[in-house]
Amino acid sequence: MAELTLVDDVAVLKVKYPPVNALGSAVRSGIVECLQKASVNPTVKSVVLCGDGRTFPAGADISEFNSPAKANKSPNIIEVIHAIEASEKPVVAAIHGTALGGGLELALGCHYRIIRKDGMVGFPEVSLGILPGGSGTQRLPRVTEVTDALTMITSGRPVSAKQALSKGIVDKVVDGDIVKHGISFAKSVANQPVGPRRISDWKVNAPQDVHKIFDEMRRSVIRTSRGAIAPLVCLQSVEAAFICPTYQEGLQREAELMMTLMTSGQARAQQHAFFAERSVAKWEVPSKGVGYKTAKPVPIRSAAVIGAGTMGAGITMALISIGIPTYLVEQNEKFLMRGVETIKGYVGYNVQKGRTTASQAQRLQTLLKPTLDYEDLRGVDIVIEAVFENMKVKKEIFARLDSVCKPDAILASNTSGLNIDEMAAVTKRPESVIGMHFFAPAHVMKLVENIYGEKTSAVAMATVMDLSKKLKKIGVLVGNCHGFVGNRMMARYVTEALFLLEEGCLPHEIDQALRDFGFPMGIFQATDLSGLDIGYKGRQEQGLIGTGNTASARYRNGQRYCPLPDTIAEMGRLGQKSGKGWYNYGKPGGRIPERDPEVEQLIVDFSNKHGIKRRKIYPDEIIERCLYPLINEGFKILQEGIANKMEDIDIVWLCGYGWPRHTGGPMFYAKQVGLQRIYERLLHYQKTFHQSSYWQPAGFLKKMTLQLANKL
Ligand code: 3H9
Repeated sequence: MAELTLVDDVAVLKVKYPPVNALGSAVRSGIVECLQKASVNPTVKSVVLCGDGRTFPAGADISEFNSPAKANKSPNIIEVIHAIEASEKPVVAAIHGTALGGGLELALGCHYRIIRKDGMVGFPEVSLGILPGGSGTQRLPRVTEVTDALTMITSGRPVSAKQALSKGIVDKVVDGDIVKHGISFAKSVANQPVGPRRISDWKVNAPQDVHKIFDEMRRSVIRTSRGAIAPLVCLQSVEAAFICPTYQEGLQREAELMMTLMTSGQARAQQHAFFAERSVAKWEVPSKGVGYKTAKPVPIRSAAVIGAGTMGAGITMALISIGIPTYLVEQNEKFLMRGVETIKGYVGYNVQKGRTTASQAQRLQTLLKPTLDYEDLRGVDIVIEAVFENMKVKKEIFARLDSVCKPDAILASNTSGLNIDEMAAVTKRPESVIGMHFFAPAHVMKLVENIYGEKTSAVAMATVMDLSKKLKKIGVLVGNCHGFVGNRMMARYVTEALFLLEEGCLPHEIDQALRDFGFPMGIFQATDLSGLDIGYKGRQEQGLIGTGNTASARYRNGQRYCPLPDTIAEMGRLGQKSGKGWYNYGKPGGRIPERDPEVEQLIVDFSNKHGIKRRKIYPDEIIERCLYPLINEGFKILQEGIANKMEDIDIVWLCGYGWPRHTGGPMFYAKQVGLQRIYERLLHYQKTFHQSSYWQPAGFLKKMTLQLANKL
């Protein structure tokens, strides 16, 4: 796990634990053993610490966190760092790749740090629900400004080599072979005294207004962390470096705070999210006997997107951004040009933000190929249809694409819930038809829900999963059903939120409860953002709209139904774009929601008219009633094999719907609440609201609950 070689009088200590050289127990003891050998070897004058393969250690081994015996096995990370720092021979960290978390702490234990110019350093622990507990919160404010240390540790965002140099985190940026540079640097400092280079002996950089800085940062962290505790505890741990008289006392405080976080449910949830995010790439469809291990993707060298609306423009932007020449197709010049302008706007924004250079922007323009002619699509490897949600229109497009595109081209639909098999059925190549459900804005949002149909081939599945990754997105492969995973679960959540309105809540009360749970915005704010017309059109297609303002207005097909959103949409209140929806935004395109007395009165009048006695509904009930039907639907989705594993569902919700990461996703959250509890509450609500059949607990949930009960 660690190897020592001698180059002249320099000992090169290389960590060898692919893929990211995580600091598992064997690596830690390997480092200390090698260091020991270097210290007793009279030939050795200095040491280079580096990582084999693609990176310097990228942190502690997260997979050990669930087994404290392994994670704490001596030497632990702090003992390793102190052993390095105590060395009488200068130790130089030679960083390439990503020195993250424990990896950066290790580097800060060294007497010098050099970094390759494409390297990055950072403390991402906060995203795992913990803090840099290997002395990181005590060391970083000793080498850099307090605001930089606080920002890096509470946000988890890494910094580039250049930034690391300017912040004093590294001593030198180099270009080329990092080990060679490490050796020559180590030779240059071989005879320097190590005492002054021991960071733990340094004073923290405390400006006069340090308390003010902490107070401001504390307010900002509380405002942005939405219920996650790690950011605030990270701040407290950095603060300890300023409050505690010595490094050792600060370290003691860091350990206490680390323990608090480690044992919290939030850390477990965030670590679940970390591994879940990686597990979705290992897709399998057991019913078809295919999976990532055997199915090979075909390369995508050219693409086309049908529809230049918001989704089409976003998808095109994502494709050209990774260098894929992409035809953007519309039915007339006006719509096409509108799409082109949208994309130009995205590119211009990136140039303005310094994310794209002028020459890169130029190249993006050449990759974008606007056209009105389907004939241009003859040679493309993939077409992604992104027109509005209308099956008839989509079928026409698929039939047309089938007749134009080369036989092995993949035909994908960006539908958010329509039947993939119906689209496949109008083509002579149903094996090449697949869903790629992007989320708006498509060039920004991480999730792509990839949907295989009855006849979709393994090659098509592998190709869209591979393409999702190349687009720097997280692809989750799921089966075909109405709404797929995300929107099918979402439907339950929205419906129940509407019933809460009828029974006594106002939109802002529901939204507040959901924000307090950790969602970035409540469901009514979210609906206003996406537009009330979208849901309205969908319900219209299903024949649900307009059965009059009578008692029957509250039922459709024997199920409870709330027509309030229909009324609101019919009033022209379509959300942010029209300046009014569930909230008032002041003007079309406004973004700040204000409560609207007109809507609130409408809701109260509705309840009165239908004889519903309004009552005070507390946040606990709001959360249960919004989220438990959604979770129950998740269990049904698993039961039907639409999703292959809980992690797939969690990632759809974490990456596509703003589910708070510190609760791990709906399925992980259900386990933390307790399946028994979820099951019992579903039964309770089923009795109360028997005209909403979705309260019926999923058979799979019942089975798991019984299994757990039998184990007790
Ligand atoms: C820490 O350091 C705490 C200390 O402060 C204090 C301790 C007392 N451990 O992401 P990839 C696996 S906390 C275990 O696909 P990439 C990963 O699961 C840690 N496993 O590669 C995957 O496995 P598989 C702070 C890890 O090139 C494989 O490696 N550090 C770890 O896209 C490849 O990963 C972090 O939070 C780990 N630390 O990205 C950094 N890291 O192939 C976490 C990765 O079986 N890591 N794996 O699915 C990352 O951010 C990315 O992996 C990295 C590479 C940017 C390094």
